[in-house]
Amino acid sequence: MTLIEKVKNRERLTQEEGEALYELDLFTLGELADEIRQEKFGKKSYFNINRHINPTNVCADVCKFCAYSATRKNPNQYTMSHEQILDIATNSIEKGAKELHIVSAHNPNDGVEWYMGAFRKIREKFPSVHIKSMTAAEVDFLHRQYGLSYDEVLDQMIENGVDSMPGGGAEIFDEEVREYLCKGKVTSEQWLEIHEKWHNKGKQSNATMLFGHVETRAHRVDHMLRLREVQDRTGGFNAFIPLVYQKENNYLKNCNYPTGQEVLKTYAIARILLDNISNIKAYWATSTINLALISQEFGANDLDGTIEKEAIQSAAGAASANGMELEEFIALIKNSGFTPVERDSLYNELKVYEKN
Ligand code: V47
Repeated sequence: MTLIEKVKNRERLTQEEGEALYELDLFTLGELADEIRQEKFGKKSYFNINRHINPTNVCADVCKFCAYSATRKNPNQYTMSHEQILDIATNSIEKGAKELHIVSAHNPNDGVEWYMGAFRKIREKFPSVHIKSMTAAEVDFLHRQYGLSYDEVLDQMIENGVDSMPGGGAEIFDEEVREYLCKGKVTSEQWLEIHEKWHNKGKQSNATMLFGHVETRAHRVDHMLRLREVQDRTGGFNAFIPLVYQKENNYLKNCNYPTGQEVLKTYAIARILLDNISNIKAYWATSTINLALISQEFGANDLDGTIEKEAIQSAAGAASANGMELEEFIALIKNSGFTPVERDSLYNELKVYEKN
């Protein structure tokens, strides 16, 4: 049976077959991925109304790709107080945000209560907002810094109101590349272990992959297959999010920056390989909105959200610092031939925007 027939029969692919998908021409690959996407979602494209909050940029870890951390090229350190975090949350929720996406650097000066107290205060004031916070890298940082077990950190997150975990910190699972990119940070095995533990507590999370730097196509396929394996056991990943590497203001040079074709191929291959993760998110902040809109025909069914403010990728050159207006976002999705659907953080449909 040929590779294309296998995909059409919805058979599971191996590492070698995943790599071979990259050799197909873009449009063949796009059609294969689109068929699966349409089978699951038709022409619906999901987004949410969210607010990214990045409460500190002081970091004990050193990742070559990071332009956000204050310790190197960016000398402007900041750490928000609980009151500042709560003010931002209040302002965004009053304007309609239903999800707070809170991701920080690994600040050794703050203590566990700085994290947990912020969640608790938000939860006390806003019982129904969805708090998506604490990447596995942050969980591992609290474990290393304060001697708590992973279970203890995760249980405290639940007690204080965290609903789901974002997908950050996954980078690329291949150990050699990871060592080069972000030595000392959460290992691949630990990242997967933390998410599996979280899922086993009845909670859901996302998974990212940072690509377009020094990794190979084989590393990307390997990354996706390691996620597929955990997902077989837990079913807890909501979405897979390939993050396109942004190259400004950091220490990771001499990269194989991907072409638009390579980005679209990667979305399409994610859709085909990850037969057990429903949602493939084209995070427009790193792919650009133009490519995110096109990726809707190459397997992606989710475009993240309006964001409002974002500090991590925009520090490295992405156009996401000030988010996107809701009306514009909806119009762009409609004009690209898709039906915008506002979702909640766990992918329940809230509002379908039919054509006018
Ligand atoms: O893990 C850092 C990435 C991630 C760069 O779960 C960079 O819905 C590109 O977790 N170029 C954090 N990316 C962001 C994150 C996230 C984002 C969107 C949606 C979700 C979700 C989660 O940002 C880090 C890292 O991989 N990052 N530097 C850079 N130069």
